[in-house]
Amino acid sequence: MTDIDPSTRSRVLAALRDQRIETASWAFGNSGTRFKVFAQAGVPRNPYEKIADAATVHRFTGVAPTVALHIPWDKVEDYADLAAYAKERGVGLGAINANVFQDDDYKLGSVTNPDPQVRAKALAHLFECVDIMDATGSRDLKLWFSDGTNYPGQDSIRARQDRLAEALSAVYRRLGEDQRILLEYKLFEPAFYTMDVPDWGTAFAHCLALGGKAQVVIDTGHHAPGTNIEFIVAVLLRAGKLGGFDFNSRFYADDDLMVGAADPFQLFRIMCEIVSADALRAEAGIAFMLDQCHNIEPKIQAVIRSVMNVQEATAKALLVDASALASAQRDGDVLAANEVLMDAYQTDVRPLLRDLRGEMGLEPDPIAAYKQSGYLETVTSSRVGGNAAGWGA
Ligand code: LRH
Ligand code: MN
Ligand code: MN
Repeated sequence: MTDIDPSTRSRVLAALRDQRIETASWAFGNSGTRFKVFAQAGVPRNPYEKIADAATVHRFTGVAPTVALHIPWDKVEDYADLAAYAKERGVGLGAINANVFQDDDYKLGSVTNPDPQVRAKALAHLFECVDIMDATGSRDLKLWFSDGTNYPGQDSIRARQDRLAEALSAVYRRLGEDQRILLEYKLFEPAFYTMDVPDWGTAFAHCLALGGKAQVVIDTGHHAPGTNIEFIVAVLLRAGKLGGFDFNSRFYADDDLMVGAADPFQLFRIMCEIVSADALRAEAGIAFMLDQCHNIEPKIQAVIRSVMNVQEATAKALLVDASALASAQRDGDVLAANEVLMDAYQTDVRPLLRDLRGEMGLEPDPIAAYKQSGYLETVTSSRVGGNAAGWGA
């Protein structure tokens, strides 16, 4: 595709202008692997400063107006005050991520633990997260359970599913009218024999049993190597059960690297499914969230890069010539159909995105503009002793 015709161009620009990408508070703090947390100068010391950094990402990209919180990593006295601070900075608070994986009590599981007292403690935390959503006005409660077993026979797989279903339905009943559960799955880690929610099928089955306010969230780093994620996207979209994404990149396991860095073609294929189902619009209710936790690269700049990579993949997906694709598919012309897709993928959309930013009153190159702004230098001089993203410090 060499030239983009004017009507395609205005359709694509309009869709990109309305795109919404949610950043994650934990991407701004220090993080590392189990071997080492590398500290960076100027990282936030509290949730307010994380929000200030997320607002900076939005200031330079224009498409990242909300930031997700993780509780208790982002625990504050007054969540309404935090929401008001975010608003002042030009962003809103997004999904509330529950954390039932960092307490000694959860060694054998949280909501699926064989001990009813531990299950009650985990459930109380999930209720607390819904209380926080009430205060922040958040729509989504994102649930990821590290629960599972390491050895055959350690616990009953079926009993754990029963306990999970019981906890989920208690949380579901606690949800307000406009709130929903986003249930996240992960193949392995930290449990290595069974995870209690290992795959989209398990998440889907629980969400189906719960009802319309429960949907599946796809974390792109949570699958076996080679899994066709866009197929999962298509199936969940068709069933009305896709709630959102935790975008990140992986080479091997749950690497949590910048989005679209390891496999930009996969990100494009995912966005093609979204675009072809007309699910990019906010009304479609899909939350496009970043869940990255990069270790060695500069924090804010790497989040800006991820946002730009999502934009690029989306722009390419929007450029797919849908009618040429449909007719090639109708004709059974395998190569022509594939060429339509590849044609869009191989288009250099960076000039288009620069124009978009110009129209939105932004600098065409967000990374250069961010660097020039001196934001990092300013916060570095005022923030001493930044905190870890959540773990490892
Ligand atoms: C689990 C996960 C989940 C957590 C986040 C920190 O691997 O993807 O979304 O909340 O990491
Ligand atoms: Mn995730
Ligand atoms: Mn993960």
